[in-house]
Amino acid sequence: MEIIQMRFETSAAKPAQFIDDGKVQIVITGKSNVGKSSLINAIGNNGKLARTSSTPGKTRLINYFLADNEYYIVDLPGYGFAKAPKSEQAQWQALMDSYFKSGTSKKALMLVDIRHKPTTEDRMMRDYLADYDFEVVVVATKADKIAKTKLKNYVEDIRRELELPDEMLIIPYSSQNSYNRDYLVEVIRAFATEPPMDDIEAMM
Ligand SMILES: Nc1nc2c(ncn2[C@@H]2O[C@H](COP(=O)(O)OP(=O)(O)OP(=O)(O)O)[C@@H](O)[C@H]2O)c(=O)[nH]1
Ligand SMILES: [Mg+2]
Repeated sequence: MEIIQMRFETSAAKPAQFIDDGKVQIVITGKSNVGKSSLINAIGNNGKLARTSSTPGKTRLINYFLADNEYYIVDLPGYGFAKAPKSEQAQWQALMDSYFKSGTSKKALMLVDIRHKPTTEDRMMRDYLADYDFEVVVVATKADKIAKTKLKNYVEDIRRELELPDEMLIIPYSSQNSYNRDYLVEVIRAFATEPPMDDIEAMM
């Protein structure tokens, strides 16, 4: 089993606390309860890294985990958590806006529940990531809830409904039964260490 060495680094509640040390940051986005924190625990093989809960809205800060000692995996509060007080929702939204605008991250894992039709918020997040020039890999979570023979159809439904390009990677994945776990770890490592496009251009 492939494990990413992960260490909780810090939480940020306001932009002054954002980490900006030049290391790559892979941000994990997705609606509340989609399985962001569970994914972090699964790839780190440590159930206590990120707090998870069956109640949506568990993660309320931006949490940074140092991965393999060289890049960060960043856990965000989920969007679309309607039960939270409006004032709190606005606060999280503002915090996330600042994070995306800070330019400290250009790579995202966008999580969607494999069983659910993408929501308006999922579309907004997709547009948002595109507007800020993020490189995106989509992870379709809770794949354990679907028969293996049907995974491909569900993945293509997500591609169609979110209007994602053919070349965008969509990985059916489960933190519960570890489906595609090792593959996801490989993808994350490659994603983290890939030189940014600017550098490639500079070399030519
Ligand atoms: N069946 C199944 N359940 C999962 C999987 N991943 C997460 N869950 C469950 O989904 C619920 C939410 O998981 P979290 O990891 O806390 O979700 P989150 O996206 O971090 O949620 P917020 O912090 O509220 O945004 C928990 O009850 C998890 O046990 C999975 O792969 N399969
Ligand atoms: Mg969470």
